Amino acid sequence: MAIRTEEQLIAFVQETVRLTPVTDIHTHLFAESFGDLLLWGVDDLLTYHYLIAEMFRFRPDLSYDDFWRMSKTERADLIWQTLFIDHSPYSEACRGVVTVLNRLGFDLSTRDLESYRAYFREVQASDYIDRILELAGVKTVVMTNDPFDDYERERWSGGGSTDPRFLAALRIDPLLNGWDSAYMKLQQQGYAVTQDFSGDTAAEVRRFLHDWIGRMNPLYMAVSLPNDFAYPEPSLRGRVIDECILPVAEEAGIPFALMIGVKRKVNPSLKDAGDSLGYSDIGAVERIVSGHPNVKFLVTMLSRENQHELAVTARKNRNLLIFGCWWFLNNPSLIEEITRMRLELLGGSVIPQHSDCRVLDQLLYKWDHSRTIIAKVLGDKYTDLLRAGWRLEEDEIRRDVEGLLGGAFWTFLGKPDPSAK
Ligand code: FIX
Ligand code: ZN
Repeated sequence: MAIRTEEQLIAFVQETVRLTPVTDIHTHLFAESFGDLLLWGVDDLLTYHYLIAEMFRFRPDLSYDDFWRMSKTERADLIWQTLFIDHSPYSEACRGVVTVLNRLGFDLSTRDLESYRAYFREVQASDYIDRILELAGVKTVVMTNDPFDDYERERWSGGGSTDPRFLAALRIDPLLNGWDSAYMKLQQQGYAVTQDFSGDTAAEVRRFLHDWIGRMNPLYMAVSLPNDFAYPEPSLRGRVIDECILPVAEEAGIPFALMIGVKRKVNPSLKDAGDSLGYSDIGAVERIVSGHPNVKFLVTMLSRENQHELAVTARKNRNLLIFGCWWFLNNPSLIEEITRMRLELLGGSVIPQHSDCRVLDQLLYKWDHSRTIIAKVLGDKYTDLLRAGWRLEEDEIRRDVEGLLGGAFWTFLGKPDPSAK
């Protein structure tokens, strides 16, 4: 059916974006079979590392050690008191908790954390996963799976994920960012590698990657990289990329996902909350992507200042799909700016957002908040088209939104969306 008026257009875009199920291409969530690796519930929500960093800003009197000695419940109590009772929770991470509690139907007027906790004591993980995915409109979740983590590796020996809604991504940070300890872990797993990368090391790393690809069936291999990431580089990281990851990505036909721009542990006392960001050299992305046209690359960058050049780089390289407003960019003002710019430069050949959820419940807020902005930007773009005389059909808008919320990802992978009817 054709769209006739701007009011009809805006209402239709908002409704379509709200109702179209999402493929969430990067999260830190796990299927139920991974047991306590899956975080969920109000105490995990409140102890999210984004909120830990924010709480410490208001508590100069509190020592880091005292905080880390507390139990999870005590930490959650402290964060609730500091960020929600002593101050108004309008930072994006705090507002996220409010959105989640509201969407779960809790009475926010009581501000009674104990009464919210009572609900979580009664509910079963499997029912809760169903409820959250349904409420969030998320059909597929891509996990972050670390074969260097002993605890997670055991879960894979037990079969991994049998839930078709949770798909794997092979995360290989230690190979690229910590070879001096990674090589020992590889040895423990039976691979004949050496610290100086001599002999059969490259072949053995490739064997390791192929073995894990066989075990996990990952949609892609992924790494986060520091802001001074360089390519090509006469370094161990450069060799691992050239001799191991790129050939395996090509042979296995899966993309290499690069998440660039992290400065890890600028404040180690904050643990996971102690990482920061820095501007990166887009030249490294240009060279790796254009030098390997037969490898697919998924790239996100952490610095706001890299976003425009990253989108232009994607225009030049069809083997590059850019994704998400990552971490410190996952704020409404920046999501709007970046999404607008990307749609203007790339049309629908982009993945505007991923959630990066660490706690299942966060799917509710990350997607609610992002959907609102994506709908706003898309509404503006279609309005411009309507005013320019383009006739818009509802089916075409539906098609476009499906692309942005997951279709473009599956097309890029060259795989059918497993949840498609
Ligand atoms: O490296 C990553 O995948 C990052 O997203 C995380 O490590 C980070 O701590 C995070 O949770 C960001 O949202
Ligand atoms: Zn992440």
